[in-house]
Amino acid sequence: RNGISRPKGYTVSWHANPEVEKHHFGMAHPMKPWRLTLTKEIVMAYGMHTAMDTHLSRAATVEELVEFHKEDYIDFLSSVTPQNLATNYPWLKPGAVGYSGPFFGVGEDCPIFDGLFEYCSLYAGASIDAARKLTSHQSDIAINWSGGLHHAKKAEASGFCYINDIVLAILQLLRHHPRVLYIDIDVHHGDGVEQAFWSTDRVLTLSFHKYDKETFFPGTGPLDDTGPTHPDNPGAHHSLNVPLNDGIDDVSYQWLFESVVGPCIDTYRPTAIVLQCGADSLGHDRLGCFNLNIQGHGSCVSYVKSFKIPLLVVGGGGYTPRNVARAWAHETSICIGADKDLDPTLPLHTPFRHHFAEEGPTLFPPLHATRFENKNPRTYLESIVTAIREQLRYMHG
Ligand code: ZL4
Ligand code: CA
Ligand code: ZN
Repeated sequence: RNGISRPKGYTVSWHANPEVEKHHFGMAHPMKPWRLTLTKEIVMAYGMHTAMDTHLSRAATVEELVEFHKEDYIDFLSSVTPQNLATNYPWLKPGAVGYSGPFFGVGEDCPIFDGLFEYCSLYAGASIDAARKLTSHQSDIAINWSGGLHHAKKAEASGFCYINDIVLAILQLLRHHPRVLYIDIDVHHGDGVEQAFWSTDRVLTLSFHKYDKETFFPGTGPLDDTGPTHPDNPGAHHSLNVPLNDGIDDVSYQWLFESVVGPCIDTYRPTAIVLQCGADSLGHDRLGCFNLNIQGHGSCVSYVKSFKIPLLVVGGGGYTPRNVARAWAHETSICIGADKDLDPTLPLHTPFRHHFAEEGPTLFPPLHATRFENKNPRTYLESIVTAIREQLRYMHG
């Protein structure tokens, strides 16, 4: 292929380090960093890389990581190995009792694996680099598919996330931007980002997610959690949540997304946007329960892009690797304005073609099939839009 020409009038930058893709959480663990290899294979097979500035990202430094994270947690992440875990940190042994010191969130969701710190600092470095390209006006849309790890806390790993690259990137953006809008379409609630900016009005966080307090991780993010209730606290009304039930489809999601995001942008007037594109909201995801197709998921990226506000695009969840790769490759094509021109037949050859054999060599397999019934009636979606608009009326700027 000759490649795709650069978009006219704006610059897209791609931030990645192939070392990230080589790490393993463990055989049966749902998080598979090699989904990034699959994504890149599709992007390159279409020739999309020629339309972007591609940057080999570097590892974030400890100094950069402690801008959000606690120092003893970073010390722990940088020194723990599968070999020294039991001897150096006996209280982290399964079944250890009577110790109330640091826990750091280690366990089956967040295992200690070989090269853990390299993995974390590389995906965080890519998000920080991407944010800096935006603030220096060298890029208008910066992409880091290895980032988007929205559950990580100050001193705790959570839900497959160790370092919160999104928080670190937003902190970079805040050096130059008065207001940052964070939008999260991962099927899980973006709790770590919400919590980090809970008390400021300079970041508006907005997460769409499956919500069930008892049965669905992390159990937070109901409609009425909108920021500190104390009225003189600047963070009040600056956390927005869109709690959803199983089975939402493209048409409902697109309508809801535009009905919520449009007024958020009009009211809050962000000067930069961070979009977390977790692909576990697709149909047929191993952990998810929505019925979105690649097109429905991608329409969120198109809509946000249409506002022409500096945009950081990150990945996140996504546990059926071949569909994660399809979605993120398609969304890359949207960013460079080439989505209308792509042949939906994947131009892949061996050794990668066989990964896509199940649904056939297409970018857009039907993923909306009825594994989950749509339990989001129109009346429910309308009540969400009404509630969000109500919240936005408290926002003045
Ligand atoms: C697994 O098969 O709901 C981890 C995690 C490891 C391999 C072998 C161990 C088997 C599913 C999940 C037992 C693991 C049990 N292995 C894990 C309450 C839980 C306690 C831990 O997309 N067990 C916790 C986290 C969620 C919980 C979702 C989404 C991240 C993101 C951004 C994070 N945790 C129950 C689960 C397996 C595993 C199989 C698993 N864990 C599914 N859902 C969770 O938002 C990246
Ligand atoms: Ca979400
Ligand atoms: Zn998720």
